[in-house]
Amino acid sequence: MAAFPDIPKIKFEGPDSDNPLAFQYYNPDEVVEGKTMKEHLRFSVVYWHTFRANGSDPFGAPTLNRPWEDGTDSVENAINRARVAFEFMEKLDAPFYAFHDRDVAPEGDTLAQSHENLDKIADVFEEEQKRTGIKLLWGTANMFSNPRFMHGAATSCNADVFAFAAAQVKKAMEVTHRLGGENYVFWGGREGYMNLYNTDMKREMDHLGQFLNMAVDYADEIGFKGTFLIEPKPKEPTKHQYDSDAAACINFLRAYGLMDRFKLNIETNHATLSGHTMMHELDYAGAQDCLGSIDANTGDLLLGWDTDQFPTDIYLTTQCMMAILKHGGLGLGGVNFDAKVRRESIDPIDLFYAHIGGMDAFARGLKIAAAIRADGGMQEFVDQRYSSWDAGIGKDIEAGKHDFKSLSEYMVNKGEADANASGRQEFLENYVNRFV
Ligand code: XLS
Ligand code: NI
Ligand code: NI
Repeated sequence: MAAFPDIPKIKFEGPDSDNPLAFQYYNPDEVVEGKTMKEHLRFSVVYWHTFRANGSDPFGAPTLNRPWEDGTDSVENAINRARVAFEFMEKLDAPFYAFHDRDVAPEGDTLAQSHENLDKIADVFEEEQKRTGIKLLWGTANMFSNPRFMHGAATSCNADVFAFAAAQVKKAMEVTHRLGGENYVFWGGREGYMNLYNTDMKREMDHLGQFLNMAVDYADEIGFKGTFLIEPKPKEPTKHQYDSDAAACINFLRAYGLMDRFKLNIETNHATLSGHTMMHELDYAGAQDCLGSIDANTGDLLLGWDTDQFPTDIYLTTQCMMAILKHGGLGLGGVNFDAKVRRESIDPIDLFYAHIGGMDAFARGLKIAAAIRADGGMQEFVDQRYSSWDAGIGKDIEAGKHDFKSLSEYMVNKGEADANASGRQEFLENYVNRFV
């Protein structure tokens, strides 16, 4: 039985449409900067929020009672849910999805039982992927919910837990590979600490480095060619996570010899929790050739945790797309909605409104960013701002022709630096407003 019988396939109807179950801006076949919107944005639905969030919070019970759930943690219920998920994604016209092992299949009494459950769901996914053409953007392992991971997974003080985590990631990688996953994600849920008094930070980070190298070795063994992604987040659930922000992750990857196999999956709400804008994190990752994928969501200005709301702010999506286009696009990554409807949005149709809004916001951001780039005014200003590096002394410094002695000689002769020009921030902010 269909779970969303009254919902039609969501189509592009254009900006004049007032149909809340249609796209006003996301037109999958529309070409922007030489690629279709579908190719640029590679939208992905997350299994954990969209099909597992039940609206419970630390203060209250579940509110989202989905009619297709039978209330049990059985494989049967999980299979039924998987069919519903594909019905939803097909109607939404989302080309990708992403999951954790434990979102999709119940954890068994033993690890072997958990593996078996996961295989049964993977059978259904394989069938549904074939039927619909929907693809797996990435898989990952949930190594933060079960109490065994209370001290971390790869960074646990308990060596057996490290071994358990390795077994779990091995299996999650196999399933991701089997389903043609284009990436594999590591988000360090509890890979950090609550208190330094009881923590050997150096040892924990070495273990994490060793763990990720084992993952790379195993990928080579099974022929998994997808990109590995680390997803930065500074805190929550731990006080400090080792994968804090883009810069910390890239430093970690360099230190442990992982730069050639890993990129980053940047999430908006995590960027803001670390005290950065999403645009900063994207630009930083892009500058180091580490921009892999994004978890598209947004936080709340007044709340200090990962509220995982759907992104609807056009300035935010414009800035995301400016940074993404600047660094050559997302490649095998995508725009993955790691976002959940509020616990008060209790109807299944709210899942459609939420995703349609996010997809339209990103489509608009893409078009605005492309228009800004086509106009060229901002780039021209930036080029002009750095023009002292294009000739004369600047050019020679960049070419490595100078040292402190020669620069001192140059400036002692000259007496004073050339005058500075205005940074024109307000002018540029107004300029962006012309396109939004
Ligand atoms: C949690 C993370 C998580 C990752 C996948 O804050 O965003 O959902 O995306 O483990
Ligand atoms: Ni995420
Ligand atoms: Ni998150």
